[in-house]
Amino acid sequence: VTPIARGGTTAADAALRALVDAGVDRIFGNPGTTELPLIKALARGGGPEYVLALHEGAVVSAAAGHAMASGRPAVAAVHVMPGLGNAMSMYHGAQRANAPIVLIAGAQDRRTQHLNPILHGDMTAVMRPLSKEVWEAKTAEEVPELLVRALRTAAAPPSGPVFVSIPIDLWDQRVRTGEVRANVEPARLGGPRREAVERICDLLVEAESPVILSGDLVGFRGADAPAVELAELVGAPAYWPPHSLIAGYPSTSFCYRGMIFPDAGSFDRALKSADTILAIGAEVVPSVLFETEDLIPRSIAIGAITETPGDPSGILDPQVAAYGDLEATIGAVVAELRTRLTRDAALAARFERRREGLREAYVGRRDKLRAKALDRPSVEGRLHPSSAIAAILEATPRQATIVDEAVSNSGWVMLLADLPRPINYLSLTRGGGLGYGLGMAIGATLATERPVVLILGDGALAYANQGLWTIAHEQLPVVTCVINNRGYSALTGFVASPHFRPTPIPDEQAQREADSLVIRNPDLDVVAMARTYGVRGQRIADPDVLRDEVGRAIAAREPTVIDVPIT
Ligand SMILES: Cc1ncc(C[n+]2csc(CCOP(=O)(O)OP(=O)(O)O)c2C)c(N)n1
Ligand SMILES: [Mg+2]
Repeated sequence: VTPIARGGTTAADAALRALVDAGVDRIFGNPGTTELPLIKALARGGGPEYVLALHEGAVVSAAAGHAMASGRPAVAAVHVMPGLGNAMSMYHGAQRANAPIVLIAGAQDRRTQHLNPILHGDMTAVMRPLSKEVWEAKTAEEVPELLVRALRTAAAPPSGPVFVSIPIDLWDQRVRTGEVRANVEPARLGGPRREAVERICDLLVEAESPVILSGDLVGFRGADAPAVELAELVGAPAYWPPHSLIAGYPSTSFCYRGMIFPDAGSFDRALKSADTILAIGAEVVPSVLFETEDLIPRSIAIGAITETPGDPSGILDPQVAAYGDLEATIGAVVAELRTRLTRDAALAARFERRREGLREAYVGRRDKLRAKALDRPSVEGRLHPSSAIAAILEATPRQATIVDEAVSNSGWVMLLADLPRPINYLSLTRGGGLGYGLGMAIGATLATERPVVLILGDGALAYANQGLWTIAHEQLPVVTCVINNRGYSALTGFVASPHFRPTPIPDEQAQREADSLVIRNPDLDVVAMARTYGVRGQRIADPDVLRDEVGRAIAAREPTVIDVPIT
């Protein structure tokens, strides 16, 4: 705890000291009058660095990206009700991602709130349903303490965002000591119950054809090594559940089979011969469209390994579950299985057979898929999306973090990328709100030394292009690749599907539907947009040039935007 000089200090100075003691090295923010005391205190020095973004969406998604990439809680600060409104979509995304962030908003002076001043609103009421906790500081004395408590609460499993409102009149008041015990070490769970481990092992031993769903929590807890050990030992194909936020299972393991998409066809393909699912730190939430059939047939047995009984939310209802620290629990299952294998030669042979089958199907597959993608011809100067993504990934080093907001083309990223560790893949997709990519790339770049490659749609870019300014201003080596199909391709696909079009409609009506989902006339000038914000921009429509340029920009650690026209 940093001691504070006799005679006290201001709440703002004490708060910044407490944040530094708690390990917070930056605050992502966009200010207004109600945060000017905070800006003043930051300028006095010794506190966290202030990272300015020009829109609150980027502020919050940068904090979420920082938290998810570093595994530590991150802090963001926005301006009273209107700033909070702009922050909301990304805050919702952070909530659905269980991202441990603390969002501060300045509130109006408590002496005028009853007069309903400009910018005022009931912020804690608005934020409550989306937050793990919401607080408004009532006294100057509690400001530093509240912030540290907010960090601790955000980080404790199940982690999630915390909102703190701080009225402007509190910041500059003097506080007696301002000392806070700044321990934010997140609680660590204990190991599983012995019987639960036995029952999970029984399930896996009885299964003829098990499938593993390895989810975000595996990634966030860094429990990927035991997850791989388990899948490879049992010989089970391992999938990410739909809407994955981070690599829940490394694509470099021979058991990896990609993400199951949130539709019946994708579930059918993944589960067609399965009799058992083991979900590890995985959540399966329904998608946009109502499915009349169960996505997971009732004949399939389900086991779960996760942290708390509430975790396997959505449509996963396990018959058998082991709860505890993920690494410890998966490790205990692996150890018990190994013991059983030494006693049961037939079981060992069965596992080995499955393992061999998976290995055969896996070896060289990604290389082949990439080569095939690169071979797909361009049409009228526009690349096939798989060809564009394969070229980008060929130049992306294995230790890089890929931020994926490629929307209808995300499947190519997951299929073609080398993702050896959870942190190699980041998104905020479970909230479903677009505009997270640039912010997450900013946060992830500041949190780690790894190169960051952002792959995003043209629509996604246009929700949050202000983030480019922060990339330029901080000279962040983010390589931004815009997979540009001049529109909302995901929606064009949906609108023509039987869900939305159960009976045929006249051609000109279908054309009008499609026309309202494109971004044309004018087309976005992505290169000019990049230049506006101070980032080098270029348009590349040749896969070889694209690969070389991505590689060059990564090596030079130069902020770059590449507009890639795709079909
Ligand atoms: C904030 C927000 N507004 C609207 C949507 C609806 N939406 C879902 S997919 C999509 C299209 C995104 O376009 P783009 O990023 O270019 O990707 P593409 O579909 O072309 O692959 C839209 C608008 C959303 N998810 N989030
Ligand atoms: Mg698009």
